[in-house]
Amino acid sequence: MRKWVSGMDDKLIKAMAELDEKAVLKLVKEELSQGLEPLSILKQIQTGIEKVGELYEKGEYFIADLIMSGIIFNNVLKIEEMNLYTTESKKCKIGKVLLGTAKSDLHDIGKNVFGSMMKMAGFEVLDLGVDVAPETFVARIKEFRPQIVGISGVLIVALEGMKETVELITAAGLRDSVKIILGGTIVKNGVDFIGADAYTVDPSEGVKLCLDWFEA
Ligand code: B12
Repeated sequence: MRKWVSGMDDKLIKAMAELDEKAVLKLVKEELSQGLEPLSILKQIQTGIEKVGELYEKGEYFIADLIMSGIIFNNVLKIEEMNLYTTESKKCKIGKVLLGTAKSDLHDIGKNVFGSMMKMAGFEVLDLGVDVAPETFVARIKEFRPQIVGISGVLIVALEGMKETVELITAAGLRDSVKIILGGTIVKNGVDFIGADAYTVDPSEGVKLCLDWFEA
């Protein structure tokens, strides 16, 4: 836990950025009891995690701090009301989404944020985890029959995994049955060459795109 992250007024964002797990969990519970939407709580947590990333890049935080930010985020999602909201909020699911981090990439904080937001929007999400091989994506598409496949990645090497996955989905004759959306910081400079239907680093925009596909 760090106590020197300055310049932030929002208590929850600050507590997350300082990796003060006890304060984060207490503030989330307080905000829930005050009737705040879980989605807006999630957005504050996300801003705090982004601050952790910036501090790591400046050399003020270390790998252990990054891992801690992931642990705190996962513990926030375990709070009953947050969990209920992400799993039970919409009884009638809009559609199915298969989600995973691309091959060779172990980063999952951003994927988990996007997955939670998709669940909150009413999608049924099957999360395959990290370092997901293209063959695994294809096998699970055949079983789960999602309408959308989301691939996350932050490492440069993830681009190759994303490209191979889209190619294998196409080779398996499944490309017309799914929309493919890419996300994670690595897509911010454009990844048109991969052949997905969309890409974005903004999870809210990602959710909106997916909802639009169902309304079209
Ligand atoms: C946290 C972190 C880690 C943690 C990951 C913990 C975890 N459980 O995920 C740990 C410590 C394990 C880690 C390990 C490594 N990391 Co690291 N890590 C980061 C860090 C600081 C933050 C990433 C993060 O979680 N950001 C916060 C989330 C919320 O943002 P996000 O991922 O972009 O996700 C958002 C959006 O992109 C979007 N989104 C995400 N996924 C999806 C999917 C879809 C479909 C959609 C629509 C949207 C969407 O929504 C999210 C919410 O806003 C970044 C630096 C940075 N500032 O980004 C480096 C960084 C990504 N890591 C880096 C490196 C080099 C490594 C290591 C190789 C370090 C090492 N020497 O071992 C290993 C790689 C291990 C591996 N094979 O994957 C480099 C990558 C360089 C590159 N481009 O290739 C970075 C950029 C740091 C740097 N500047 O050097 N890392």
